[in-house]
Amino acid sequence: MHCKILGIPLQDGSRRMGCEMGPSALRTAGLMAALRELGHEVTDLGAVQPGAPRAVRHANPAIHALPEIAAWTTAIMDAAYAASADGMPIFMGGDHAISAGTLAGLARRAKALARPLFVLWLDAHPDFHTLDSTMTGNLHGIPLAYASGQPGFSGHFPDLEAAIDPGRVCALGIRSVDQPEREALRNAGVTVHDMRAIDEHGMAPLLRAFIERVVSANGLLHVSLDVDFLDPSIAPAVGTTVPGGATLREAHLVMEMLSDSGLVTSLDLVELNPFLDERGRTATLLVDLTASLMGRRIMDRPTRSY
Ligand code: HAR
Ligand code: MN
Ligand code: MN
Ligand code: MN
Repeated sequence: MHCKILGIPLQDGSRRMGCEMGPSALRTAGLMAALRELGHEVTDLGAVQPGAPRAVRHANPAIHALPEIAAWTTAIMDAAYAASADGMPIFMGGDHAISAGTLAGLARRAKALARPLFVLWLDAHPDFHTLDSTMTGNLHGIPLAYASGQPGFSGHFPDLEAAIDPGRVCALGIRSVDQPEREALRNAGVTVHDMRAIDEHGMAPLLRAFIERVVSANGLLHVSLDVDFLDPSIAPAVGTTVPGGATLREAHLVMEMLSDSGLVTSLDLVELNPFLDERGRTATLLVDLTASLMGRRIMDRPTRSY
């Protein structure tokens, strides 16, 4: 596989600084070496540059840094579209606002290829607020809603050339949902496997059912991994910790099953805030999870086993 690494040092999606250091921390933790060790070709495409802030406003007074995020989204969208022409782009955030752009660019790519795009959203949060519904105004809380064509973004965010079909999105690990998101997710038909579902059924059958859908549709599969998907006891380097997250083995199992499926065509690694880390352990864990996704195994397995 040809891995194409892009740094996206965006941190304006929340009011806490530090996520702009995410790409540096992932490089320092050995992301490139881990991928090369697995036999992949790795190209570091450097950093995406935001355009000049756009003169956009919105009536919701809570919204933070709309001109900046709108400009970033255009730049990220174009970079994601270009990087997804071949190989496997890995987008290193930056906070989750980067995914407004990565998803929009990948949806455009899927349209060009005439393939359906599926999205696995690994997160404590569904990030399904609109500009009208967000109460914190932190725009890392909106990317999935924007990219799946929810209303109210037009004139504030760049127009989408292609939207994600929310019916092809599976959100896994969810445990912090605001009321407007709850209704919007249901109406849009997003599959949400919250932590309760994972407790009841286990990770494997939930993920297997989604993988099988992607297989039967011959889909592309984008994985968006928010650090807060993981339990804060193993991944402290995130601004929005929520207790009761995925364990170390649950997270690796997700990556191993995805790897076995051979379906994943692109990856976001987001919300890493190295300023909050403990001796690099969260950055190192993200590198290890990426390695599992890209083929690292405890023992060889004779057959595909997702
Ligand atoms: N729903 C909350 C809000 O809109 C929290 C959003 C936090 N998002 C992330 N990424 N940390 O998932 O503010
Ligand atoms: Mn998120
Ligand atoms: Mn989150
Ligand atoms: Mn409006």
